[in-house]
Amino acid sequence: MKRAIVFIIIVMVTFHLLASVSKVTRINSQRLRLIVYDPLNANREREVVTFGIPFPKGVLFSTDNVRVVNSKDTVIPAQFKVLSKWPDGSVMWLLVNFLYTNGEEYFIEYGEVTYIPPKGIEVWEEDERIIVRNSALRAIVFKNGSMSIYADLNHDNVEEIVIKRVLSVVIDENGHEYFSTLGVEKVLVEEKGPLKATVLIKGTHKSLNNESSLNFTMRITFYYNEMFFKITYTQENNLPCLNDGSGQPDCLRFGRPNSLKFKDLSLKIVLADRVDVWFLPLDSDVGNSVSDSTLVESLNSNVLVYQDSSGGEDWNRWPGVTFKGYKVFVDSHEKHIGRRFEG
Ligand SMILES: [Ca+2]
Repeated sequence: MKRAIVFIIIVMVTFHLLASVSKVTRINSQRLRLIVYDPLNANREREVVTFGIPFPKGVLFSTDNVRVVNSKDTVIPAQFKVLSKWPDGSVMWLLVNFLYTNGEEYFIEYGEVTYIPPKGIEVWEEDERIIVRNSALRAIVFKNGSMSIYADLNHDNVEEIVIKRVLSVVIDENGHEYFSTLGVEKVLVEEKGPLKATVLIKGTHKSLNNESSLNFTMRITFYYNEMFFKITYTQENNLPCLNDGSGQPDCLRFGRPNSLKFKDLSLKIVLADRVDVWFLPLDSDVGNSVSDSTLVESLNSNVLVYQDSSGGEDWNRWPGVTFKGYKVFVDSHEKHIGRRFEG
C-alpha cells in the first residue's frame, strides 16, 4: 500500500518569457519553471505538491488559462484556486496543486492557453451524507461525522467495506467518555476539485448525558486516483479566556478557569478486517541528524506516542513540560524521540 504521506516542499519559480522555439504555438503565453525541493530526496510518483504563486497585475484572469506541463508538453493533472485578486480582477495569488513525479521537469503556462481539468473525484451531497468517489475508493461521510470507506481490494469488481467507522473519544479525569459523533455541528464539502477534495467536520465531544468536552475540527482529504486519504485532526478548547480582574487574560496557565482536563484522547478508525502491520511516520531525532523515517511494527505490539511539548524552540516556555518533543514507546521500550508527531 502506498504511503499516505504528503511531503513538505519548497517551490522556487523562475519567471521568463516563453522561448520562441516550441512544439506548440503559444502566442502571448508565458511559462514558469517549477523546481521542487524534496528534503528527503525520496522516490515520488504522482504525489500532490501544493504551493502558492504570485502573478503580476493584469496577466491572468481565469484558472481556465493556466496549466502545468512537463518537458514533453504533456498537460499534468492540476487544481487551481484563486487566493486573492488585483483591483482590475486579475489573479494576484494562485494556489496550485499538481501531481509530481521526481525526475520530471515541470512548468506552469498561463495566458493564451486552455486547461480542461480531468474528472478525477466525484463529490455529491445528500440529506444525511456526503459521498466522495475516485477510481480507487468510495467514502461516505455521514452528517453525524462518522465515515465508512469502500474499495475493491481483491480486484473482483465488487467493492468491500474497508473502514467501518471513524470517530474520536475523550475520557475525562473521572473516566467519563465523550464522543465526536454525538456532538457534530457541521459537516460540509470544503474543497472540491479534480485533484483533491476535502470534507470538513466540526463539533464538540459529547457524553451520553449531553455533557461537553473538547471541540474538534477534522478534515478528510481524498486524492485523484489514490486509495489513501489524509485526516487532519485538531483539538480545541473553545471556552472563553476570562479576565483576571486586572484586565489581564486568566488562561495562560494550566488549571486556570475554563481549562479542560482530560485523561485520554483517541482517534478511532474501526477497520473491517484485521491488519498485520502498521507504520508511524517519524521526524528527525532531537539533537542529531537522523533523517525522517518510518517505524513498522506488528499489530501485536503495544504502542504509546507521548507528545510532551511542542518540540519547537520555545518548547519549555510554559511550565508543566518535561522534555522537548515526543517519544514513541513500543511494548514499554523507548524507540524514538522526535519533535512533532505527525500522526
Ligand atoms: Ca472486491
